[in-house]
Amino acid sequence: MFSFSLAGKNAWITGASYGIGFNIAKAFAAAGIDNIIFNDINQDLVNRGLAAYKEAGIENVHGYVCDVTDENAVKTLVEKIHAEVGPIHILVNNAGIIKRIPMHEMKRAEFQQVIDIDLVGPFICSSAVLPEMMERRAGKIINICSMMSELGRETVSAYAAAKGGLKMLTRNICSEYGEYNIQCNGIGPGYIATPQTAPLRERQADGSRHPFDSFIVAKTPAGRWLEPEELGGPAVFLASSASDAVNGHVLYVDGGILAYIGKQPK
Ligand code: NAP
Ligand code: GCO
Repeated sequence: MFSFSLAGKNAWITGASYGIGFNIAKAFAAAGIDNIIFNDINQDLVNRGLAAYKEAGIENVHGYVCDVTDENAVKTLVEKIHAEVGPIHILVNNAGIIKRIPMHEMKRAEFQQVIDIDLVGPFICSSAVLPEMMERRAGKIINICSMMSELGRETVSAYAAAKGGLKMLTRNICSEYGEYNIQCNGIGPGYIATPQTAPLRERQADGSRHPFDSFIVAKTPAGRWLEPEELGGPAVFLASSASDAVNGHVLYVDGGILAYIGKQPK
């Protein structure tokens, strides 16, 4: 019998001091998770995250400084989590950045940095937790993909390449480790109101909406940006036994953007 409960489980959510990762953690807490583990790239962010979780009434939280692109640091963190918290039943590869630069102007190092954080990072973190999941013959890995796992647009070549790769990494982990009762799925958020998209929603000097803001509203059937809280339910589903037969799937939580040609101009 399936359950949406996460009682008895520990979840490591990368980059979850705020934004989507923080809201997924809140949803996990509401679903009864035993321990939330998160990392961020500096102590200030970790402290900010710990304070935010405390303010949200979530006490069973453990924050660590770790850059997901640093293989040795990730391996050390997993050992520390095992010693201080316990097993990792659920991994959410959430940490990510975007650079919005026309491709012909983007430097190789800028392209590489996005690939390293958004694609190599999930590879490193997943590789670090797979051994225990294989031994336990149970585990959940959730990769935070994107509309750009399916679509391209101007200025986000590195991000689209990374998120497209993350979709296929999701499918390959499913393929290679499904026999160990490990489910690896993706969540493909639409356009979510977080710091990452804040530049796309900034009011113009004359007080009008950012052109991209209006564009996304027209591309979303609901006619609005989505809120990070709206990713919580899908994440709980993919983290729980309710999704044990779901593997290699990217669940798009986009308000219908991928299904919609866009609102016709009046
Ligand atoms: P966000 O607000 O920018 O948060 C990203 C988090 O990841 C931040 O805490 C960030 O720390 C952390 N991070 C960045 N690089 C890291 C590294 N090397 N190691 C560890 N942590 C690192 O982004 P978000 O909007 O919540 O997005 C979270 C995930 O959802 C990302 O993978 C993003 O691509 C994806 N996504 C977002 C949207 C959207 O519309 N917002 C839609 C689809 C997918 P810093 O503060 O130091 O950068
Ligand atoms: C952008 C946005 C998007 C969102 C998200 C969409 O510049 O187009 O940042 O990439 O972050 O990935 O799913």
